[in-house]
Order: sequence, then C-alpha cells, then structure tokens
Amino acid sequence: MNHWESFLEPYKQAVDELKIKLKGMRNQFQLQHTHSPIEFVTGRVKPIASILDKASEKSVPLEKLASDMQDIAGLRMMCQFVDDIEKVVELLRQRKDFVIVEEKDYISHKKQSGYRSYHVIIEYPVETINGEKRILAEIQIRTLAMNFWATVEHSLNYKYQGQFPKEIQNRLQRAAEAAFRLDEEMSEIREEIQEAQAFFQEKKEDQMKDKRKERSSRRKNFGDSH
Ligand code: 0O2
Ligand code: 0O2
Repeated sequence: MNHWESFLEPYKQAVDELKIKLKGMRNQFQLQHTHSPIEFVTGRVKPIASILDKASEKSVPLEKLASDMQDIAGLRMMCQFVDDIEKVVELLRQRKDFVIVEEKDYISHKKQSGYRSYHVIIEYPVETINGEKRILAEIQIRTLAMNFWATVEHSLNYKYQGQFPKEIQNRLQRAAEAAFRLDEEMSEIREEIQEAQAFFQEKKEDQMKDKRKERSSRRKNFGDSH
C-alpha cells in the first residue's frame, strides 16, 4: 500500500459508513410516513489532485492535512425546502456517533460568489485494525436549488480556473438570486407540495401491496393445481 492509499483509507471508510448512516435517517422518515427533510445523500473522498491543489492554494503543509483540511471526507445532504436544513442540522447535533467541531452558515451569510449551503464539520471515529482513528469530515447541507447552482458554478470554476469573464460572473450572480427566489417560492407552497407527495407515496404503496397479493394468490393457485 503506498502512502496516499494508507492515508486515505480511513477517509474512505468514514464516507462509506456516514453515507449509510445519513441515508438511514432518510429511510426512517419514509417508514414513519412523515416528510423526510432529507431528499438524497451523496459522498466522496477528495481526489488526490484536488487535495494537492487546495493544499498549495491554502498553504497547508502535507504533514498537516489531517488537521487543516476539513473536507477530505465530504458528505452532502440535499433537502427540498430551506426550513428542512435546520431540521437536518438539529438531527446531526443530536447524534452520539460523532462530534461537531464547527458549523459554517453560508445561508444567512452567503459567500461572495453567491454560494449558499450549511456546512457542519465533524470529528468522526473510524475503527481500524490499529485502533480508533479520529478524522475530520465535512457535511454540506443544502436545498436542491442551492445544489443546482453550486454544481454548475463548480464546473464553470473548473473551466475558467476561478477567472470568470465579467459576463459569466454577472449571470452566475443573477442565477444565484433566481435560485434563492425559487427556494422562497417553494417554501410558500410547501404544504401543497407535501400533500401531493404524501398522496403519491400512499398510492405507490397501495399498488405494491396489490401486486404482492396478486403474486401470492397466483403462487397459491399454482400450488393447488399441482
Ligand atoms: P437511492 O435509493 O436512489 O437513494 P454511490 O452510493 O457510491 O453509488 P454516491 O457517492 O452516494 O454514490 O453519489 P451519487 O452516485 O452521485 O448519488 C448518490 C445517490 O443520490 C444516488 O442514489 C442517486 O440516485 C441520488 N441522486 C443523485 N442526484 C439526485 C437528484 O437530483 N435527486 C434525487 N432524488 N436523488 C439523486 P443511491 O444512493 O444509489 O440510492
Ligand atoms: P470541492 O471540489 O467541492 O472539494 P475556509 O478556509 O474555511 O474558508 P474551505 O476549507 O475551502 O475554506 O472551506 P469552505 O469555504 O467552507 O468550503 C469548502 C467547500 O465548500 C468547497 O470545497 C466547495 O465544495 C464548497 N464551496 C465553498 N465555496 C464555494 C463556491 O463559491 N462555489 C461552489 N460551487 N462551492 C463552494 P472545495 O475544496 O473548494 O472543492
């Protein structure tokens, strides 16, 4: 195993474990038939090239990566509505399997770029064959609209290396405002949307039940005739 592989291994394990745990929260809401504040969860370990770029940009010495780079392990939780974000953060605060070391509210205080998201930095214990290793991980919580904007801006940033032409910069600012307004509009009709979603979910479950019944009666008929 080379140095990078062994350094990143606990981060990979943490991302895998946290993805299961955070997706589990979503499944539990669905089982309770209550609106899940979590729409979907993704996770990644930062690629080595990005770690090196960020380390050089922020003057982080490689031997201090573990303590000074908080997002080598990154999780993202997407929500339908802005109000869901606070609920998700509260659920994270109540957990006993990690410690929150920092919260960054880029929703009340959006970044210069127009970026909005809530970041929770955690210290997460990974069990290894050599004992416990505590690593830092970053959980970004955002609405679908915030995620759409950030994903597009991230791709453009990659293309222009942060040196956006003025025209693109203005358009990105306008798009950030439009995403903000979209979130506001969706919050206004939240109850309507949730009622419709609950209705569809119920209908889907009824259809599944009918299909299960149909299959078991077909199996029974087959058994009776043989
Ligand atoms: P389910 O049952 O669909 O939730 P991995 O789990 O390793 O394959 P990772 O790193 O979690 O992948 O990220 P990836 O592949 O980008 O997407 C993770 C999950 O988010 C996938 O579901 C996607 O279907 C889901 N996803 C991505 N974009 C959207 C979106 O716009 N809306 C919704 N609702 N879901 C999205 P899972 O985890 O495979 O299973
Ligand atoms: P990638 O490719 O997503 O991994 P700090 O020293 O705390 O100011 P740091 O550590 O960069 O700086 O933390 P910050 O600013 O809280 O954000 C870390 C991550 O948030 C970024 O990781 C992005 O994922 C996301 N982010 C922050 N600002 C922006 C932005 O303006 N646009 C987009 N699209 N995402 C943003 P990385 O390492 O930049 O990138």
